[in-house]
Amino acid sequence: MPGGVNSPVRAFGNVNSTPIFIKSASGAYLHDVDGNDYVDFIGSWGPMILGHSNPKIIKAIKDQADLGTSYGAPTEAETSIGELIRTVMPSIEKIRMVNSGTEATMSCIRLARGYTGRNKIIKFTGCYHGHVDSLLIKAGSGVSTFGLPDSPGIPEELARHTISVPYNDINAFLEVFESIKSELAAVIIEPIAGNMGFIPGDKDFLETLRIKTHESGSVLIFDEVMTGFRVSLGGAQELYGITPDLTALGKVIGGGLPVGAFGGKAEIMNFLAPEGPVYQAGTLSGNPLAVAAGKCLINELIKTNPYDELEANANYLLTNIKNEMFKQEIPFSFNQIGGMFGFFFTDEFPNNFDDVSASSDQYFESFFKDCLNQGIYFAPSKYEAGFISTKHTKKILDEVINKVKVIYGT
Ligand code: KE4
Repeated sequence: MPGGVNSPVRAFGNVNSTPIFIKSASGAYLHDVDGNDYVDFIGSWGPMILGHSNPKIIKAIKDQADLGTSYGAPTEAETSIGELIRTVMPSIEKIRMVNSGTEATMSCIRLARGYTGRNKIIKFTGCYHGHVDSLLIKAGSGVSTFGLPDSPGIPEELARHTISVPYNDINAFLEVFESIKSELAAVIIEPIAGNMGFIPGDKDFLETLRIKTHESGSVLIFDEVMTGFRVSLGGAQELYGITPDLTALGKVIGGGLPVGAFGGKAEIMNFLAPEGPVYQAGTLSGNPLAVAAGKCLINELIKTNPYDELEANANYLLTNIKNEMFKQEIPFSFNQIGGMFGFFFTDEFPNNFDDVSASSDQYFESFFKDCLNQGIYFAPSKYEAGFISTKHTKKILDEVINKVKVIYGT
């Protein structure tokens, strides 16, 4: 396998290290093939909000497995997970299940283009929406120049339809918006950006996107693959009180199995085959096994609503880590919302991709490595968010804090 991994970030390239290989996981812990245990703050990049190997989710998967794993035909379970999602995210009037976050955002882009008959897309620098050709785009030389491919294999002709604008920059957005609004199909954003560490969108910035997309008849897409059911039950759209036209989901809604989804205004979703002309399909979409896991997890989250506790625990952890850094005069800032957090080795909390890039790589790399050696597994990149689960008890967090004290000799 290229790089020995099935997804690049797992190769630990950003921290110049060799990845550990995992044998099993339980609760807040990963167990590697060499018999080492780690307190896990990645949680499979978001899904493990109730911890690894949650007994109820494992039982739901086992029970379904006895009934078969895939039918390639509609099931009641798909309908009920759709209704569950709609009850907590009322903007999702209609939904389509897919198998990954990439499929969800890719389908939102095609649907928005088909619905509006336009081609142009605005995205924001530092946001990652999966490996979609139209979204693996970096900013052109000037703010309002068309995008450039962010990977070989993406035709320039396609990249030119996407413009990447600095995050949280209203003026930069308005400059681009005014120049292309008649051709604009959609604006897509991570309302709380988890792919440049952890950068919440400014409320007035997000509100401007809502107003201007409405004004121009273009589609506002919230990529809540990471934030959905993670920052709060209803995701970032609930926290901000902003209703997008389409929402992309993934991660948590699969309970650890491959699930993505997209949905929103019925008027737009009705453009999707077989009702409408925009084609989208998937052999394993709405897979019974994955839906069983996702339904179980969503039901647990509705029942327990653990977000305040998750946020308080993340704040407790990061406040104590910051205290140790302060003693060593190491610049450190953090933020957390619900069960998602980010920290940066810089005094000022960042507000966009350039700010994050300016934070210290050296401090980050040594912190990551020292923690890993102490059995603490943070994301291997300063551009990734961190995740805490309901299994990260105060006792476990205190063990982590004491190990950080050992590392910094405080
Ligand atoms: P997937 O295709 O990886 O399921 O989802 C793509 C995606 C879409 N939107 C957002 C906001 C995302 O964060 C992601 C995927 N997130 C990365 C973590 N930065 C997944 C980890 C990986 O690539 O291995």
